Amino acid sequence: KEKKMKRALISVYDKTGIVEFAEFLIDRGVEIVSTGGTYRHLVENNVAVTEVVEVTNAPEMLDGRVKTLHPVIHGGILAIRDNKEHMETLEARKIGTIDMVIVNLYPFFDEVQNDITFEQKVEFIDIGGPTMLRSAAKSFKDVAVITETADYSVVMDELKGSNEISFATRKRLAGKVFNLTAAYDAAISNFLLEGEMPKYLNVSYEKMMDLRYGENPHQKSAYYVSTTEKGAMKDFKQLNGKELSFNNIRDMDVAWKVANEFTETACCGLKHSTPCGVAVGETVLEAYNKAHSCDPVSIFGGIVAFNRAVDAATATELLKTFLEIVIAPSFTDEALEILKGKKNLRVIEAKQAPVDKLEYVKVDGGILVQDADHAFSTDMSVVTEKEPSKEEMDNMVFGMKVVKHVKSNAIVVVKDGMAKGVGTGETNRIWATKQAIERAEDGAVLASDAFFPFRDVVDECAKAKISAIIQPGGSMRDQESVDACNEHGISMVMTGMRHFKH
Ligand code: 93A
Repeated sequence: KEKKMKRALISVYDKTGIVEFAEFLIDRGVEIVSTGGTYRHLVENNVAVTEVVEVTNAPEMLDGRVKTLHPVIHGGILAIRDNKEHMETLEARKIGTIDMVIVNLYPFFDEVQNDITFEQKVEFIDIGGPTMLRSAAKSFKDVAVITETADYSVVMDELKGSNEISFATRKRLAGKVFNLTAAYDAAISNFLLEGEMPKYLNVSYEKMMDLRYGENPHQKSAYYVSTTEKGAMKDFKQLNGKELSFNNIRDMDVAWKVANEFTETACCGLKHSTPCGVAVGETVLEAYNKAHSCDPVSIFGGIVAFNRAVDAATATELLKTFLEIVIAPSFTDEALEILKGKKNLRVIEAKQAPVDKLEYVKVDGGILVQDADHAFSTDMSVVTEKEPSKEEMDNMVFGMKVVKHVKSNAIVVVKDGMAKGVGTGETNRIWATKQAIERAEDGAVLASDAFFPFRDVVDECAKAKISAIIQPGGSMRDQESVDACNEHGISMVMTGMRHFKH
């Protein structure tokens, strides 16, 4: 049966489009009731509206903290229309039904990121708004509830067609309420429980875009970004190229993290979430050329990240290889024009260094949470008779910064401020070592993400004329590896800090 709408309650922080929507409802014979600010906005725009206090007989109080928290409001929303007792109760208490609730909330998501006091942030926690939304959503059989301006047109179109809002739409709008209030509450709880691993994992992410597909074409996918935190993969601008994919975003994240490990001018080439070329240089072009030369094959179809502005000379060089993405803090006008020569090449201006505090790993039926691995050893010690030279030391530190981002078991061989060989994802360390050394052709130093269980890695290094090794140490048989180094005249540095990435 048709649900004739008689009364709508409007209480909106964001007043966009509300005048037109209210006028539309009034034209259909709907009475509008509104809270203070919304009431004034509508009246100023010549919309006939009743102020909520006329209905509740309870003036707003406590600086607006209590405006709509009243049985006349919640009774009018929550009464079940085909429950005789409910309707008799409303009649006895002279409460009219509310058939539509239009509320958008205090902007806690945005304000919690702003430079305002803790107390000011607390005041942006909306209580009355979510309460009305939740009441209306529970009553979705009888009440239509609208939480965002984008839905005004959806509802108007439906009312134009049939003069009622379908059950399916009301149910969907109700679902959107709890979707929103859950994220809203998650943001508040994260704000108050900052730094804790709380009892429940409350995440608050908003859809940035639907993706064409996930890791593979048969997997549905979307991209969500934090509602309350800044982040490199959220605060960027796409300047050119095709739409980003699931794999693009994931790869771009790692490439950008590697480039940001360095204070020197650096470049990272990356494929399948794994660095395939990393280098520092005097210029951006030099860093790119060195990174490219590490593995000129794998970088095809890959991603290139810089920690400095990309100039025209580098842009010209970049176009010689087929690339999916170039990401950098900025591009000169000339460089951008050159890169735009390739219509599909995604050019990304990053605005933010990596800042994530936590990392999540999904397992079946669970989720693991940990601090992001932003640490770097401050306690490096030489454990061999031979001391590394300054150049070897610089190259070892470079290697450690890269190996952190390579899947374990991970080995990186470095020379002249560039990765020469990357051994990755092997189930034992000697294979990763052989891979890295074979790819290096020649190399000076070797970095390992974790300790050496046996001396075999050192023996392999000796064959390849590796002159210095950096690794965390901590194996039961560390001494065997140290002895092997001393036999071969190799220097070794232990960092005391492991960087597994599985
Ligand atoms: O301060 S509240 O938590 N207490 C309330 O009773 C209440 N009722 C509505 N916030 C409340 N609201 C919120 O006020 C709405 O969610 C909306 O964001 C805002 C609209 O206020 P105004 O119409 O005065 O601009």
